[in-house]
Amino acid sequence: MSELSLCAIGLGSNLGDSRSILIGAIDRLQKHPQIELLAISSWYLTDPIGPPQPDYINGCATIETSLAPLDLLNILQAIESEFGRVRQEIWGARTLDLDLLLYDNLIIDLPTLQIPHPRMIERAFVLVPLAEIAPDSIEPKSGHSIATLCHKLEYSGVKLLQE
Ligand code: ROI
Repeated sequence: MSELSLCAIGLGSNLGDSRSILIGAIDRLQKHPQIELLAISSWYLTDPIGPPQPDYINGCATIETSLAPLDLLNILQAIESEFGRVRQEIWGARTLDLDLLLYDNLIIDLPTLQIPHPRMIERAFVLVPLAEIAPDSIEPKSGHSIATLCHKLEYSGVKLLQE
């Protein structure tokens, strides 16, 4: 039996039918044979960080997987492409963004993959949904829990998405 790792994934979209795209992405994760979905946060309507662009819908998921970090990254990027993500502007609008936030308590610094996600601790649109499903997880660079990091942030731009 292979070892399982516990990971957190951030999801975001601000182009197209964002809610359906995000639900579709969760469905793709759920159907992968080496991924077990543990929890999905609520969806949040969030003010865009970066240049002027439409509001985002953001959420987070926790998974258990036997995939190695780079293999999981490849799968996330394949799902992004499937939903029409074209990597253009770094800070521009996108149909689907899937960020690998945490992978066990690993710190990985590769050109193609940094874990924990380098900007997660300053982003309320990541920490508010993640604190809902994994408040006691530790961000390994700071050594602080997600709940603690979240409380330090100004999160007025992150609101529960109404049905
Ligand atoms: N802003 C919000 N609110 N949500 C995102 O997912 C998001 N993603 C991005 C940038 C452009 C930084 N801004 C964002 O990549």
